[in-house]
Amino acid sequence: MKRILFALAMVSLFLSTCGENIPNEVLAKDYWARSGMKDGNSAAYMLIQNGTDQDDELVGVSSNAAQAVELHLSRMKADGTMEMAQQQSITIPAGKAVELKSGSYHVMLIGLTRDLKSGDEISLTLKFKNSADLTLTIPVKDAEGMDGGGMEEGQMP
Ligand SMILES: [Cu+2]
Repeated sequence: MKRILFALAMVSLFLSTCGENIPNEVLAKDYWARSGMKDGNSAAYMLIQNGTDQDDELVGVSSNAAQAVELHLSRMKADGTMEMAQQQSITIPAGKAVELKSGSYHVMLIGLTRDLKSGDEISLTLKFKNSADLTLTIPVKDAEGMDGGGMEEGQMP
């Protein structure tokens, strides 16, 4: 009897560890930040996955790479031009992933404290409503189609 129970325990352990694709936590991956010049702006992008069974919210981001760090959403205005709107939070629904990417949600880095060149790294801490803070070491890359990668004033990340 003991042997059968042990076998059942091993089977359930096997099923619980191998049966799910998304870990039961909120995590970030595929993250990177645009290169940029000191005092200029930049943006960071990533995929945030919520493997838990309750909705969560990204409520803030901090970094010493910029004087201010904001959550933004780029969107089309009625006249067809793009604008960025600051967001108080970004909802990450249970069991889903939200992509922070150019032309959509992004982490806005305002007033870079130093030059960010391709190959550099910056530290970013994500704060969530329900989950523990995530501190990421984010690689800097040149954005495609942009020589040098720095963002001009008013340019939409
Ligand atoms: Cu922005």
